[in-house]
Amino acid sequence: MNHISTNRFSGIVAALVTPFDSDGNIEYSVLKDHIRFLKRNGVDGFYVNGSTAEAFLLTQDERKQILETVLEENNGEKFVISHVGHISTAFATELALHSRTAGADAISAISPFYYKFTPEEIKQYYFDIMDASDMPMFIYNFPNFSGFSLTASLLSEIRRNPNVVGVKFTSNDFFQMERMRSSNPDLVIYNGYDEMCLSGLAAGADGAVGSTYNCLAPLFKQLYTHFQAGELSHAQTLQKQANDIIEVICKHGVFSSIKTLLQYAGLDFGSCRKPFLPSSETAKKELKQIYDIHLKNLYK
Ligand code: MN9
Repeated sequence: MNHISTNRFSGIVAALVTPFDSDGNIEYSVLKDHIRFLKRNGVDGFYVNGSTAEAFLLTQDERKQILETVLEENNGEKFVISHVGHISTAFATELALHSRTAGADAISAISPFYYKFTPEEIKQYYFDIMDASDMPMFIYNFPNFSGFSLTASLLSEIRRNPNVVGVKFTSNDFFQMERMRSSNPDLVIYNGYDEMCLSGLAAGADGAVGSTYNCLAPLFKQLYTHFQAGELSHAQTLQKQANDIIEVICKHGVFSSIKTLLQYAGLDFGSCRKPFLPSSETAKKELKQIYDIHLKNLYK
């Protein structure tokens, strides 16, 4: 049977990119324009300060101010998940407490990285953040970047804390996703790789959090709607269309390419923070073609 999600956190969630000016300062006014753009173009929620936002290249204060800006412009319309993950429990907890005060609907956290922390240490990190903040938590599983893969047994231990509401699952191991789905029917599971969104939905995901929804929200909103209606071939056609674009985005650097595409749509996102490099001239040319052919007439 199809897993059709009716959870309040289901749907297409944009992992927001961060706009910078030419001096590398955050352009909060562009962020506000972008929130309005995404609201018009079909996203169901916002995932703030995630990998896509270059979170680990931002200061604590910048992460706080970004969240406050998003919440203000969102004005309670969509749900807002605040990513607070950090290599340090203390910094993550500080952001979790701020998310609570600021009024986010939930928090999320990548496991602490770099030092190859043990599962015990990682479990304690999640407990510490949840105990301090008492916020609904989405565990962020992204083995490829974090170096740590969430297992079913560790998930069952962490979720003894009732604040755990879901998992953001950025991996292409759909067997593991399906097993997680089946053993945790009450948790919200988000698919993480946009190019495999439909595969994740088929494995039982409630929705998807991703970077390319910053510029491909209308396509994925349609895909999601068709999937929920059981119209699989329509959904497949849309995933193929999206992947023709995502292939070029991945080839030239995901975050800089998304910013370049948004630039063509009139949102001046600037470049990523160093050590990320800006889009090359070749990338800009190919992305402009993509924009003109696939995206120009897509947006409201
Ligand atoms: O979590 C995103 N991961 C990163 C989700 O950005 C690191 C994805 O949306 C990917 O960017 C996207 C392209 O591979 O699927």
